[in-house]
Amino acid sequence: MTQTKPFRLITIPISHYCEKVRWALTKQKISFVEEAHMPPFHLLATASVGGKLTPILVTEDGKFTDSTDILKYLDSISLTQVKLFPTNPELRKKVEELEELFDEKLGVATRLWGYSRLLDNRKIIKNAWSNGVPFFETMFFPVIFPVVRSLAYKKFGITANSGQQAYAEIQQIFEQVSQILADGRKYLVGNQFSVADITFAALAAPVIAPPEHPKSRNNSQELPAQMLSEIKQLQETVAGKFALHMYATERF
Ligand SMILES: N[C@@H](CCC(=O)N[C@@H](CS)C(=O)NCC(=O)O)C(=O)O
Repeated sequence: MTQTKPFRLITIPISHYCEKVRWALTKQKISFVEEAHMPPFHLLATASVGGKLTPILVTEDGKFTDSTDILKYLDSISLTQVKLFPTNPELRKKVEELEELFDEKLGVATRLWGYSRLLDNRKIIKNAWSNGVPFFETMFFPVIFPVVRSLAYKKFGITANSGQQAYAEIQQIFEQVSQILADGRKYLVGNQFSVADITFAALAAPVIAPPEHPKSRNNSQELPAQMLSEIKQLQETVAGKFALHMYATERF
């Protein structure tokens, strides 16, 4: 690694995929500057480095446009003792399989569930989207909100039914994780905190509302009653308690 400056991390701060990367950077004590944007302003920042979605990590070795690739890169350059992928190939394979399951299924479901419950709530969305972003972007919120909301309805296929299906899918993955943890293990794979634990907890964050989450500014008591009861239900599962415990003990 030839890096002389802190990395640039382009984010939509409330995005749980961005939180996954922020967590790994913090854990590995790698200095970075977060460039946070409100949708759709992130598109200007991502396009300027030739990407689209957030997170994007810009380094002197190149740019990385997917959270999984970013975590692999970080591990390859980490100078600390904190390696987030096990060195044992079998354990590494298990970590990678879980990371993929959480990225492809859990993260997609928790985002769909969250937006299906909140996308009509202007105040909560404004709080969620404007945390730490440039002030001038927040000034455009009243104009861009109706447009981005209607695009999001289409893009994520949000209906009352799909929100319910997403919740059922989250419950299923939580059940799968609870089964893995049933033997009393401390971490999801091996005896070591890994990318599997970060990915599960970060992508589950919208449904377990961990108090340590650095970018969640909404008072959870203001959330709709149905959402609060769904959060409470998931917080009380073995997997939910595990994710809360990862936030409490491994996030900072
Ligand atoms: N598989 C990608 C997912 C990234 C992703 O879906 N990012 C969303 C935020 S949650 C995004 O940037 N959306 C903005 C857009 O669609 O324009 C990763 O792991 O990095």
